[in-house]
Amino acid sequence: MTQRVAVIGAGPSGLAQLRAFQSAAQKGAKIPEIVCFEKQDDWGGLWNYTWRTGLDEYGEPVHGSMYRYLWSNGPKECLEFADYTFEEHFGKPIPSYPPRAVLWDYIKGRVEKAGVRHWCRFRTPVRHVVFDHETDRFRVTAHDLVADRQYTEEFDFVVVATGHFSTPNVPYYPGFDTFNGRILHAHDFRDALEFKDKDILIIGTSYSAEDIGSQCWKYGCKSVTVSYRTKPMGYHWPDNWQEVPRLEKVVNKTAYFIDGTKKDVDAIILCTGYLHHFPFLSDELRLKTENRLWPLGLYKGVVWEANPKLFYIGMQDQFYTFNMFDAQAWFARDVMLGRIKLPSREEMEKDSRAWREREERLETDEDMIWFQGDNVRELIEMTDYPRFDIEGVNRTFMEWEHHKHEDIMGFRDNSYRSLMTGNMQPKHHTKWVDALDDSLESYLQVEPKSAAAE
Ligand code: FAD
Ligand code: NA7
Repeated sequence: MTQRVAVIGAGPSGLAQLRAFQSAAQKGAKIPEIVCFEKQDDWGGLWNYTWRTGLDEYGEPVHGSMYRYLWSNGPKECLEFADYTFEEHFGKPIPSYPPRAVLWDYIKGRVEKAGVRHWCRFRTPVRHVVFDHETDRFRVTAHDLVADRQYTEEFDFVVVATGHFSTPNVPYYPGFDTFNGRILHAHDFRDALEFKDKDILIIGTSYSAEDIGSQCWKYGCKSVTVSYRTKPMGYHWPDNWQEVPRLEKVVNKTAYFIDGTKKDVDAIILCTGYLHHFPFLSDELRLKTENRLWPLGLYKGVVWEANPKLFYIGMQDQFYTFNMFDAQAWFARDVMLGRIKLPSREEMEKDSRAWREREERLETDEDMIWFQGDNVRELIEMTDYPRFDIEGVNRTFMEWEHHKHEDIMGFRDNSYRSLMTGNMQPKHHTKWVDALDDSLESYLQVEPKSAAAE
């Protein structure tokens, strides 16, 4: 009987899994039947932008957390696929911090070339996954939203690739229920222009806080106040941007902080992170973790130790993204194809504990990047994923960190060398602070529109 693999989610992680199998098939391997369940109407995961918030037209929770004018927050050279370069896709080197539409186009390009779309069932959220110990197979229940029909099928392996930046972590602070303005989570943020001329308060100090604050600043908000729980971000912020300690309470439109200061604000944006949320998995299969570099329970970060027929892709906090998902997917594929033999459960747990102990000793972003790079290298060395210069990627991340500390509103004006092709990438034609047009067409132009027209 042909084996069957269910891949849940067609974002960058799920698509990495599809490409991994297709690449093996292309080289002559016999591969299982693959079914990819995707609840949205197209592939690309978070990069497939939606204007919707809350529930979608079928009453499903909206997956999208991306917003208009979003530009990559790290160099594209650090996420480049080793088997499909930006230069192959766009036909030329392009600048290093592409807007969302450009990255979405790139992600789609590889799987369109691979011809795997027929493996995907769109508009089909997975509702329930259980493992039947008698048949040794999973029963996967999915909902075809268009036909409004639920059905159950059996699979030998399941790959969970549903992402973990979609279900918001929403804390409560005293006075929220009577605040006379808008309170929203980053997950529901869509357009910075909504906050033009407004005083905004941001809670949180990680990537969403930094980027949503920067977007609002770029598109003309009056002021940005960022409240930190642990420590400030510490970049050289513009004059109308301040970092303040933890929020104590809000009264009407006034926010009070624990150092005794206060600020009148029009809106509060909770950039307080996301929950790993897998309502479709039974308890024995469900990863329970906060957002961190080494969640426990996953051998090499991928294989569910309690049932190694289940795999998770992309569940770590992320410096590395697309090419790490590839490394994980190639590894998962080779376990499923029987090319990689897994050790005993005890040995897998021991290996994970060692990674976790190392993770707990990491202090700086730099340490974290080398740590994640080591995991990616280890995975790649076990498969036929094209080798690439991990140390070079780490060094590019270091340059990126340095550029952010030099100029937080200007770091995207830098460009880097591709670690895949060796070519230096060009600078963008317009400084990020002045680049209001985030379309693919504008980005790929050599000159800005106005200059080109002259
Ligand atoms: P996702 O992209 O979240 O895709 C998961 C897919 O699973 C979705 O298509 C979803 O519809 C589907 N799904 C979910 N539940 C079900 C279900 N029950 N049944 C069927 N399908 C389901 N990374 C970078 O490298 N650079 C950036 O600049 C960057 N910016 C970011 C900005 C924001 C605002 C956010 C939130 C994240 C950003 N990221 C960035 C990180 C991002 O997590 C990764 O780039 C990438 O999208 C993760 O891919 P994924 O496939 O794991 O998850
Ligand atoms: P992260 O990176 O998980 O960060 C969450 C932030 O939220 C972090 O600064 C936390 O502060 C803060 N937080 C969490 N709970 C609270 C409460 N209760 N009060 C105050 N602050 C809180 O999520 P992001 O959304 O920034 O980034 C996720 C992805 O989106 C990332 O990959 C980006 O590329 C885009 P702490 O430091 O723990 O004190």
